[in-house]
Amino acid sequence: MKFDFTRSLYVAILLAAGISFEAQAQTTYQASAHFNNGNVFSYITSRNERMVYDSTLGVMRAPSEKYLGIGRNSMHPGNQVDAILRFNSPGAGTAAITGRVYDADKSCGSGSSSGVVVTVRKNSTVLSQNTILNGNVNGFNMNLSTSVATGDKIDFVVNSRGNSACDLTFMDPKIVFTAGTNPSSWTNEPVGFSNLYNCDFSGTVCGLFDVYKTATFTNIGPVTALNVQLPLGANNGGGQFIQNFPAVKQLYIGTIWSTNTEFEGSSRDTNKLLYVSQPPVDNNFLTWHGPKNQPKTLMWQLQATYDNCHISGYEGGCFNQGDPMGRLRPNVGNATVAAGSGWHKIEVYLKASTTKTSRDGIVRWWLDGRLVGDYRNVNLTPGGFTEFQINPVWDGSSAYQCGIRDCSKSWHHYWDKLRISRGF
Ligand SMILES: [Ca+2]
Ligand SMILES: [Ca+2]
Repeated sequence: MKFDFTRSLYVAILLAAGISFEAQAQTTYQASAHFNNGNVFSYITSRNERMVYDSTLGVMRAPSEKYLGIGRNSMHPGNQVDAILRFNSPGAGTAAITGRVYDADKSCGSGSSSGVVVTVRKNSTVLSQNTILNGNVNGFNMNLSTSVATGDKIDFVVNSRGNSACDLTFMDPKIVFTAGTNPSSWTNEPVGFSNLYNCDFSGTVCGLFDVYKTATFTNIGPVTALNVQLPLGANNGGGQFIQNFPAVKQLYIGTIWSTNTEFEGSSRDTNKLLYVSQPPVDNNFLTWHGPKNQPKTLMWQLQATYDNCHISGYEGGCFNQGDPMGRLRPNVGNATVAAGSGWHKIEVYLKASTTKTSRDGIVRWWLDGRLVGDYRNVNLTPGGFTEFQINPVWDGSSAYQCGIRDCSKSWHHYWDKLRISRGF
Protein backbone atom coordinates (compact mmCIF):
# COMPACT_ATOMS: atom_id res chain seq x y z
CA MET A 1 0.00 0.00 0.00
CA LYS A 2 1.10 3.56 -0.63
CA PHE A 3 0.33 6.19 1.91
CA ASP A 4 -1.27 9.45 1.11
CA PHE A 5 0.31 11.96 3.38
CA THR A 6 -0.03 15.62 4.14
CA ARG A 7 3.16 17.15 2.95
CA SER A 8 2.38 20.60 4.27
CA LEU A 9 2.44 19.13 7.75
CA TYR A 10 6.07 18.26 7.20
CA VAL A 11 7.01 21.81 6.46
CA ALA A 12 5.19 23.02 9.56
CA ILE A 13 7.00 20.46 11.68
CA LEU A 14 10.32 21.32 10.14
CA LEU A 15 9.84 25.01 10.71
CA ALA A 16 8.59 24.45 14.25
CA ALA A 17 11.66 22.40 15.01
CA GLY A 18 13.91 25.26 13.91
CA ILE A 19 16.09 22.87 11.99
CA SER A 20 19.38 24.26 10.84
CA PHE A 21 21.84 22.80 8.39
CA GLU A 22 25.53 22.66 9.08
CA ALA A 23 28.08 22.62 6.33
CA GLN A 24 29.88 19.36 5.79
CA ALA A 25 33.54 19.26 6.80
CA GLN A 26 35.30 20.08 3.56
CA THR A 27 38.32 22.04 2.46
CA THR A 28 38.13 24.57 -0.35
CA TYR A 29 41.16 25.40 -2.43
CA GLN A 30 41.07 28.20 -4.95
CA ALA A 31 43.92 29.11 -7.27
CA SER A 32 43.76 32.84 -6.50
CA ALA A 33 43.57 32.37 -2.72
CA HIS A 34 46.48 29.90 -2.67
CA PHE A 35 48.57 31.58 -5.37
CA ASN A 36 52.28 30.90 -4.84
CA ASN A 37 51.47 29.81 -1.32
CA GLY A 38 52.07 26.26 -0.11
CA ASN A 39 52.22 23.01 -2.03
CA VAL A 40 48.62 22.37 -3.00
CA PHE A 41 49.02 24.21 -6.32
CA SER A 42 52.14 24.01 -8.45
CA TYR A 43 53.05 25.69 -11.71
CA ILE A 44 54.69 23.80 -14.52
CA THR A 45 54.88 23.56 -18.31
CA SER A 46 54.28 20.80 -20.81
CA ARG A 47 58.08 20.46 -20.95
CA ASN A 48 57.89 19.66 -17.23
CA GLU A 49 59.66 22.87 -16.29
CA ARG A 50 58.82 24.24 -12.87
CA MET A 51 57.79 27.89 -13.05
CA VAL A 52 59.34 30.37 -10.61
CA TYR A 53 57.88 33.54 -9.17
CA ASP A 54 58.71 36.80 -10.94
CA SER A 55 58.19 39.45 -8.27
CA THR A 56 58.30 42.30 -10.78
CA LEU A 57 55.33 40.98 -12.77
CA GLY A 58 53.73 39.06 -9.90
CA VAL A 59 53.39 35.90 -11.97
CA MET A 60 54.94 32.45 -12.15
CA ARG A 61 57.14 32.13 -15.23
CA ALA A 62 59.16 29.52 -17.07
CA PRO A 63 62.28 30.30 -19.07
CA SER A 64 61.31 28.53 -22.29
CA GLU A 65 59.04 31.26 -23.70
CA LYS A 66 58.64 34.94 -23.00
CA TYR A 67 54.88 35.11 -22.45
CA LEU A 68 54.44 31.71 -20.84
CA GLY A 69 53.20 32.17 -17.30
CA ILE A 70 50.52 31.74 -14.64
CA GLY A 71 49.10 34.57 -12.55
CA ARG A 72 46.79 34.68 -9.58
CA ASN A 73 43.72 34.06 -11.73
CA SER A 74 45.07 33.82 -15.24
CA MET A 75 47.19 31.65 -17.49
CA HIS A 76 49.15 32.41 -20.66
CA PRO A 77 50.54 29.61 -22.83
CA GLY A 78 53.65 29.81 -24.96
CA ASN A 79 53.50 29.23 -28.69
CA GLN A 80 54.87 25.70 -28.40
CA VAL A 81 54.63 25.04 -24.66
CA ASP A 82 51.49 24.69 -22.57
CA ALA A 83 50.96 26.36 -19.21
CA ILE A 84 49.85 23.93 -16.50
CA LEU A 85 48.27 24.82 -13.18
CA ARG A 86 48.44 21.69 -11.04
CA PHE A 87 46.36 20.76 -7.99
CA ASN A 88 48.09 18.14 -5.87
CA SER A 89 45.45 16.23 -3.91
CA PRO A 90 46.22 16.49 -0.19
CA GLY A 91 44.41 13.23 0.58
CA ALA A 92 42.03 10.53 -0.55
CA GLY A 93 38.50 11.65 -1.20
CA THR A 94 36.58 13.53 -3.83
CA ALA A 95 37.37 16.77 -5.62
CA ALA A 96 34.52 18.93 -6.93
CA ILE A 97 35.87 21.44 -9.43
CA THR A 98 34.10 24.62 -10.47
CA GLY A 99 34.97 27.91 -12.11
CA ARG A 100 34.47 29.87 -15.29
CA VAL A 101 37.25 29.97 -17.87
CA TYR A 102 37.27 32.63 -20.57
CA ASP A 103 39.34 34.79 -22.92
CA ALA A 104 40.92 37.64 -20.95
CA ASP A 105 42.49 39.39 -23.96
CA LYS A 106 40.21 39.77 -26.96
CA SER A 107 42.48 42.20 -28.79
CA CYS A 108 43.83 39.75 -31.37
CA GLY A 109 43.78 36.23 -32.69
CA SER A 110 42.08 34.59 -35.66
CA GLY A 111 42.12 31.54 -37.87
CA SER A 112 43.23 28.13 -36.80
CA SER A 113 45.35 29.44 -33.93
CA SER A 114 42.61 31.68 -32.54
CA GLY A 115 42.27 31.37 -28.78
CA VAL A 116 43.21 28.38 -26.68
CA VAL A 117 42.36 24.80 -25.79
CA VAL A 118 41.73 24.24 -22.09
CA THR A 119 42.09 20.68 -20.83
CA VAL A 120 41.39 19.42 -17.32
CA ARG A 121 43.11 16.13 -16.49
CA LYS A 122 43.38 13.85 -13.52
CA ASN A 123 46.83 12.32 -13.89
CA SER A 124 46.66 11.13 -17.53
CA THR A 125 42.85 10.95 -17.73
CA VAL A 126 41.12 13.81 -19.55
CA LEU A 127 38.13 15.06 -17.54
CA SER A 128 37.13 17.85 -19.91
CA GLN A 129 38.45 19.70 -22.97
CA ASN A 130 37.15 22.97 -24.41
CA THR A 131 38.27 25.38 -27.08
CA ILE A 132 37.88 29.09 -26.31
CA LEU A 133 38.18 31.14 -29.49
CA ASN A 134 39.57 34.65 -29.31
CA GLY A 135 36.91 37.07 -28.12
CA ASN A 136 34.89 34.45 -26.24
CA VAL A 137 34.59 36.38 -23.00
CA ASN A 138 31.87 34.03 -21.72
CA GLY A 139 34.00 30.93 -22.07
CA PHE A 140 32.69 27.86 -20.24
CA ASN A 141 31.94 26.68 -16.75
CA MET A 142 33.91 23.86 -15.23
CA ASN A 143 31.65 21.57 -13.22
CA LEU A 144 33.47 18.34 -12.53
CA SER A 145 33.68 15.84 -9.76
CA THR A 146 36.22 13.09 -9.42
CA SER A 147 37.58 10.72 -6.84
CA VAL A 148 41.19 11.38 -5.86
CA ALA A 149 43.94 9.57 -4.02
CA THR A 150 46.68 11.31 -2.07
CA GLY A 151 49.09 12.94 -4.52
CA ASP A 152 46.81 12.64 -7.53
CA LYS A 153 47.36 15.54 -9.89
CA ILE A 154 44.54 17.57 -11.38
CA ASP A 155 46.01 19.64 -14.19
CA PHE A 156 44.48 22.72 -15.78
CA VAL A 157 46.25 22.98 -19.14
CA VAL A 158 46.14 25.95 -21.51
CA ASN A 159 47.38 25.33 -25.05
CA SER A 160 47.85 28.10 -27.64
CA ARG A 161 46.67 26.18 -30.72
CA GLY A 162 50.04 27.08 -32.26
CA ASN A 163 50.19 30.83 -31.65
CA SER A 164 49.92 32.42 -28.23
CA ALA A 165 49.20 36.01 -29.29
CA CYS A 166 46.46 37.47 -27.05
CA ASP A 167 45.92 34.08 -25.37
CA LEU A 168 45.69 35.38 -21.80
CA THR A 169 42.97 33.22 -20.24
CA PHE A 170 41.01 33.79 -17.05
CA MET A 171 41.40 30.71 -14.84
CA ASP A 172 40.65 30.54 -11.12
CA PRO A 173 39.43 27.01 -10.35
CA LYS A 174 37.79 26.29 -7.02
CA ILE A 175 38.27 22.77 -5.72
CA VAL A 176 36.13 21.51 -2.86
CA PHE A 177 37.95 18.55 -1.41
CA THR A 178 36.01 16.07 0.72
CA ALA A 179 38.20 13.60 2.51
CA GLY A 180 37.33 10.06 3.36
CA THR A 181 35.37 8.47 0.56
CA ASN A 182 36.78 5.15 -0.39
CA PRO A 183 34.49 3.80 -3.07
CA SER A 184 36.14 0.42 -3.19
CA SER A 185 35.53 -0.72 0.36
CA TRP A 186 32.29 -1.39 2.21
CA THR A 187 33.80 -0.90 5.60
CA ASN A 188 30.56 -1.15 7.55
CA GLU A 189 29.16 -4.29 5.98
CA PRO A 190 28.75 -6.69 8.91
CA VAL A 191 31.08 -9.67 8.96
CA GLY A 192 29.40 -12.84 7.71
CA PHE A 193 26.74 -11.18 5.57
CA SER A 194 26.08 -12.80 2.22
CA ASN A 195 25.84 -10.78 -0.94
CA LEU A 196 22.48 -10.37 -2.70
CA TYR A 197 23.40 -7.79 -5.30
CA ASN A 198 26.50 -5.99 -6.48
CA CYS A 199 26.82 -3.53 -9.38
CA ASP A 200 29.06 -0.70 -10.49
CA PHE A 201 26.55 0.57 -13.07
CA SER A 202 29.08 0.49 -15.91
CA GLY A 203 26.36 0.54 -18.54
CA THR A 204 24.04 -1.96 -16.87
CA VAL A 205 21.79 -2.09 -13.80
CA CYS A 206 22.87 -5.70 -13.25
CA GLY A 207 19.38 -7.15 -13.19
CA LEU A 208 17.48 -4.50 -11.24
CA PHE A 209 13.93 -4.42 -12.59
CA ASP A 210 13.92 -1.25 -14.72
CA VAL A 211 10.19 -0.50 -14.47
CA TYR A 212 10.03 2.22 -17.13
CA LYS A 213 13.05 1.12 -19.19
CA THR A 214 14.71 4.45 -18.49
CA ALA A 215 18.19 3.40 -17.41
CA THR A 216 20.80 5.74 -18.85
CA PHE A 217 24.44 6.01 -17.94
CA THR A 218 26.83 8.90 -18.02
CA ASN A 219 30.55 9.40 -17.67
CA ILE A 220 31.65 11.75 -14.94
CA GLY A 221 35.35 12.01 -15.35
CA PRO A 222 36.59 8.43 -15.24
CA VAL A 223 33.43 7.10 -13.56
CA THR A 224 30.44 5.60 -15.35
CA ALA A 225 27.26 6.04 -13.32
CA LEU A 226 23.52 5.41 -13.53
CA ASN A 227 22.07 8.82 -14.36
CA VAL A 228 18.61 9.31 -12.82
CA GLN A 229 17.42 12.64 -14.08
CA LEU A 230 14.68 15.23 -14.00
CA PRO A 231 15.48 16.93 -17.31
CA LEU A 232 15.39 20.57 -18.30
CA GLY A 233 11.84 21.75 -18.84
CA ALA A 234 10.27 18.51 -17.63
CA ASN A 235 7.56 18.05 -15.04
CA ASN A 236 8.54 14.46 -14.36
CA GLY A 237 11.44 12.15 -14.86
CA GLY A 238 13.70 9.74 -13.13
CA GLY A 239 13.12 6.05 -13.07
CA GLN A 240 12.27 3.16 -10.83
CA PHE A 241 14.69 0.29 -10.30
CA ILE A 242 13.57 -2.59 -8.10
CA GLN A 243 15.15 -5.64 -6.52
CA ASN A 244 12.94 -8.11 -4.69
CA PHE A 245 14.12 -10.84 -2.34
CA PRO A 246 12.69 -13.35 0.12
CA ALA A 247 12.04 -11.69 3.47
CA VAL A 248 15.34 -10.66 5.05
CA LYS A 249 15.66 -9.74 8.72
CA GLN A 250 18.97 -7.92 8.45
CA LEU A 251 20.07 -5.93 5.42
CA TYR A 252 23.14 -3.90 4.49
CA ILE A 253 23.16 -1.40 1.63
CA GLY A 254 26.27 0.35 0.36
CA THR A 255 26.29 2.85 -2.49
CA ILE A 256 28.28 5.65 -4.05
CA TRP A 257 26.11 8.63 -4.89
CA SER A 258 26.44 12.18 -6.12
CA THR A 259 24.28 14.94 -7.55
CA ASN A 260 24.81 17.81 -9.92
CA THR A 261 25.35 21.32 -8.56
CA GLU A 262 22.09 22.63 -10.03
CA PHE A 263 19.99 20.09 -8.10
CA GLU A 264 17.81 22.52 -6.17
CA GLY A 265 15.63 19.88 -4.51
CA SER A 266 11.94 19.50 -3.86
CA SER A 267 9.99 22.44 -2.52
CA ARG A 268 8.49 19.87 -0.14
CA ASP A 269 11.97 19.21 1.29
CA THR A 270 11.84 15.44 0.75
CA ASN A 271 14.16 14.03 -1.91
CA LYS A 272 13.68 10.28 -2.05
CA LEU A 273 16.73 8.15 -2.72
CA LEU A 274 16.38 4.45 -1.82
CA TYR A 275 13.41 2.47 -0.59
CA VAL A 276 13.73 -0.58 1.63
CA SER A 277 10.37 -2.01 2.56
CA GLN A 278 7.84 -4.75 2.78
CA PRO A 279 5.15 -3.09 0.68
CA PRO A 280 2.08 -4.39 2.54
CA VAL A 281 3.52 -3.21 5.85
CA ASP A 282 5.55 -0.09 5.10
CA ASN A 283 7.18 2.01 2.41
CA ASN A 284 10.28 3.38 4.16
CA PHE A 285 13.10 5.17 2.37
CA LEU A 286 16.34 7.07 2.69
CA THR A 287 15.69 10.76 2.11
CA TRP A 288 17.94 13.71 1.35
CA HIS A 289 15.92 16.18 3.33
CA GLY A 290 15.96 19.95 3.50
CA PRO A 291 14.92 23.22 1.86
CA LYS A 292 15.49 23.68 -1.85
CA ASN A 293 18.77 25.29 -2.89
CA GLN A 294 20.38 24.46 0.45
CA PRO A 295 22.48 21.57 1.67
CA LYS A 296 20.26 18.70 2.75
CA THR A 297 20.52 15.95 5.32
CA LEU A 298 20.35 12.19 4.89
CA MET A 299 17.58 10.79 7.09
CA TRP A 300 15.64 7.55 7.37
CA GLN A 301 11.99 8.13 6.50
CA LEU A 302 9.22 5.91 7.81
CA GLN A 303 5.83 5.62 6.19
CA ALA A 304 4.46 2.63 7.96
CA THR A 305 1.54 0.81 9.53
CA TYR A 306 3.27 0.99 12.92
CA ASP A 307 4.42 3.65 15.33
CA ASN A 308 7.77 5.16 16.29
CA CYS A 309 6.71 8.20 18.26
CA HIS A 310 8.56 6.87 21.32
CA ILE A 311 11.96 7.53 19.75
CA SER A 312 14.04 10.54 20.74
CA GLY A 313 15.27 12.02 17.46
CA TYR A 314 12.17 11.04 15.50
CA GLU A 315 10.20 13.84 13.92
CA GLY A 316 6.86 13.49 12.25
CA GLY A 317 3.50 11.88 12.85
CA CYS A 318 2.23 8.88 14.78
CA PHE A 319 0.47 6.09 12.92
CA ASN A 320 -1.93 5.47 15.79
CA GLN A 321 -2.97 9.12 15.51
CA GLY A 322 -3.53 8.87 11.78
CA ASP A 323 -0.23 10.16 10.37
CA PRO A 324 2.17 7.41 9.24
CA MET A 325 5.00 9.70 8.12
CA GLY A 326 8.11 10.62 10.06
CA ARG A 327 11.88 10.74 9.99
CA LEU A 328 14.82 9.60 12.02
CA ARG A 329 17.35 12.42 12.05
CA PRO A 330 21.07 11.70 12.20
CA ASN A 331 21.78 11.48 15.93
CA VAL A 332 25.50 10.77 16.12
CA GLY A 333 27.11 12.68 13.23
CA ASN A 334 26.70 15.27 10.51
CA ALA A 335 24.83 13.87 7.50
CA THR A 336 24.43 17.11 5.57
CA VAL A 337 25.43 17.06 1.92
CA ALA A 338 25.50 19.93 -0.56
CA ALA A 339 24.43 19.42 -4.16
CA GLY A 340 27.40 18.94 -6.45
CA SER A 341 29.81 18.21 -3.60
CA GLY A 342 31.23 15.12 -5.24
CA TRP A 343 30.90 11.42 -4.61
CA HIS A 344 29.62 10.24 -1.27
CA LYS A 345 29.60 6.77 0.16
CA ILE A 346 26.32 5.95 1.87
CA GLU A 347 25.90 2.80 3.94
CA VAL A 348 22.76 1.63 5.72
CA TYR A 349 22.21 -1.25 8.13
CA LEU A 350 18.66 -2.31 8.96
CA LYS A 351 17.35 -4.95 11.32
CA ALA A 352 13.65 -5.75 11.32
CA SER A 353 11.80 -5.61 14.62
CA THR A 354 10.16 -8.76 15.98
CA THR A 355 6.69 -7.24 15.86
CA LYS A 356 5.05 -3.90 15.08
CA THR A 357 5.38 -2.91 18.75
CA SER A 358 8.52 -4.69 20.01
CA ARG A 359 10.87 -1.69 19.61
CA ASP A 360 13.86 -3.89 18.85
CA GLY A 361 14.56 -2.98 15.22
CA ILE A 362 17.76 -1.16 14.25
CA VAL A 363 18.46 1.64 11.78
CA ARG A 364 22.07 2.77 11.34
CA TRP A 365 23.57 4.80 8.53
CA TRP A 366 26.99 6.12 7.57
CA LEU A 367 28.16 8.97 5.34
CA ASP A 368 31.63 8.67 3.81
CA GLY A 369 32.50 6.01 6.34
CA ARG A 370 31.35 7.97 9.41
CA LEU A 371 28.45 6.73 11.49
CA VAL A 372 25.83 9.50 11.44
CA GLY A 373 22.60 7.80 12.55
CA ASP A 374 22.18 5.01 15.12
CA TYR A 375 18.78 3.92 16.42
CA ARG A 376 18.31 0.65 18.32
CA ASN A 377 14.73 0.88 19.56
CA VAL A 378 12.80 1.04 16.32
CA ASN A 379 9.63 -0.65 15.16
CA LEU A 380 10.75 -1.64 11.67
CA THR A 381 9.32 -3.85 8.95
CA PRO A 382 8.24 -6.82 11.09
CA GLY A 383 8.41 -9.95 8.97
CA GLY A 384 11.46 -8.69 7.11
CA PHE A 385 12.47 -6.64 4.09
CA THR A 386 11.34 -7.85 0.69
CA GLU A 387 11.96 -4.95 -1.65
CA PHE A 388 14.69 -2.47 -2.54
CA GLN A 389 14.23 0.45 -4.94
CA ILE A 390 16.16 3.31 -6.42
CA ASN A 391 13.32 5.74 -6.95
CA PRO A 392 13.25 9.56 -6.74
CA VAL A 393 9.45 9.58 -7.38
CA TRP A 394 9.60 12.51 -9.78
CA ASP A 395 6.06 11.66 -10.68
CA GLY A 396 4.71 14.90 -12.07
CA SER A 397 3.14 15.98 -8.78
CA SER A 398 3.01 19.69 -8.19
CA ALA A 399 6.44 20.03 -6.54
CA TYR A 400 8.07 19.10 -9.85
CA GLN A 401 5.99 21.29 -12.13
CA CYS A 402 7.78 24.07 -13.96
CA GLY A 403 7.11 27.26 -12.07
CA ILE A 404 7.21 25.51 -8.70
CA ARG A 405 10.67 24.28 -9.60
CA ASP A 406 13.15 26.17 -11.78
CA CYS A 407 12.86 24.23 -15.03
CA SER A 408 15.97 25.86 -16.46
CA LYS A 409 17.82 23.42 -14.22
CA SER A 410 18.05 19.66 -14.57
CA TRP A 411 18.41 17.47 -11.51
CA HIS A 412 20.63 14.40 -11.52
CA HIS A 413 21.22 11.62 -9.06
CA TYR A 414 24.33 9.71 -10.09
CA TRP A 415 24.66 6.17 -8.73
CA ASP A 416 28.13 4.75 -9.17
CA LYS A 417 27.98 1.54 -7.18
CA LEU A 418 25.40 -0.44 -5.24
CA ARG A 419 25.85 -3.39 -2.93
CA ILE A 420 23.12 -5.19 -1.02
CA SER A 421 23.84 -8.00 1.39
CA ARG A 422 21.90 -9.90 4.00
CA GLY A 423 22.31 -11.31 7.45
CA PHE A 424 20.27 -14.07 8.98
CA1 LIG B 1 46.08 31.09 -29.75
CA1 LIG C 1 42.34 36.13 -26.91
